[in-house]
Amino acid sequence: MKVLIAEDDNVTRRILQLGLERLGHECICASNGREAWELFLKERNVEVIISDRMMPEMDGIELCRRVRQLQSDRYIYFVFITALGERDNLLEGLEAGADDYLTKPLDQQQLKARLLTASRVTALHNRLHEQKRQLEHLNRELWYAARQDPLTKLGNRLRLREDLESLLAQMDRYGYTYCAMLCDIDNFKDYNDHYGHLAGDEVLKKVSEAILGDLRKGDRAYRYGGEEFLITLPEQTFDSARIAAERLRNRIETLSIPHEARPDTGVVTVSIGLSELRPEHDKSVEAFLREADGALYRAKSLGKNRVMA
Ligand code: GH3
Ligand code: MG
Ligand code: MG
Ligand code: MG
Ligand code: MG
Repeated sequence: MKVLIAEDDNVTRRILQLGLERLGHECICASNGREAWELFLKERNVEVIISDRMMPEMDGIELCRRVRQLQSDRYIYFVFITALGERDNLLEGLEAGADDYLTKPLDQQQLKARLLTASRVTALHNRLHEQKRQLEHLNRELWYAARQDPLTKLGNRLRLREDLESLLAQMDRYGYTYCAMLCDIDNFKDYNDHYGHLAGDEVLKKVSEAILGDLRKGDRAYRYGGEEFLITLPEQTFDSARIAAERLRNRIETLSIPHEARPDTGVVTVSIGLSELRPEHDKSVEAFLREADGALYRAKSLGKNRVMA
């Protein structure tokens, strides 16, 4: 292990160093608390500190407190050196956060035993820390997986609902206006019936990619339902959203994905319903979505492959 020795008495320090090196540990030495603290900060891989209690400039108690206050991924095993019978010193050291103590006069057996405990404790701590890290990573992955549509990789409805809530909060705070597009593939059931479900899945992916490719900074796309996508457009007026929707509609049409069961266009198209959320409207998320749904319904009734507000 890498051990930092903090001891102002030259003889004790030397004995410690020789003893530790004989046990195969790596040592760095400081002759007062401040020097020890600076060494500790510089050499970020110290695992054990063996420190005297009374030292010039900074004592062992203060050194121990500082080490404990420092947020570190690794556990630093802290051992105090006390003379036999110094009961109060010992208690104060343990209270400051020390793990163990060595009594003077030092002997090799005692040193060996302390370092054995140190390696056991730090190994356990590091293992726990690593598990915690893996768990946090897994949790993050789960969080995203629960909010992502596996086919298109777009956000799902849960993600949409959460994002809309925070959009609303932002709107209240900054007075932004939001628009949403509800985009639905035309005659998609017929597509599946004609080309098969797997080919239908490929269309969903292609349309999602087209949507993603069309987003501007701050825009977000979600898979709203089977063949329906919702795109939120922050800080956009109705007119600019209409332009964006028309651009997207055109982009998907010009993908030119053959759709024989749709004779008027011959290719896959989408209909888009627009909705607007203004701070002064005092609308709910539900009303916002209902408005987009109503506009989409009108786009469908008027012959599909079009944008309606
Ligand atoms: P409209 O133009 O009125 O929107 O007609 P439509 O056929 O697109 O709409 P409808 O609601 O009748 O059918 C939607 C179809 O979308 C039916 C369903 O099989 C298909 N669908 C939904 N989710 C998926 C999916 O994940 N993969 C595939 N391949 N098809 C899906
Ligand atoms: Mg001393
Ligand atoms: Mg639909
Ligand atoms: Mg449809
Ligand atoms: Mg239908």
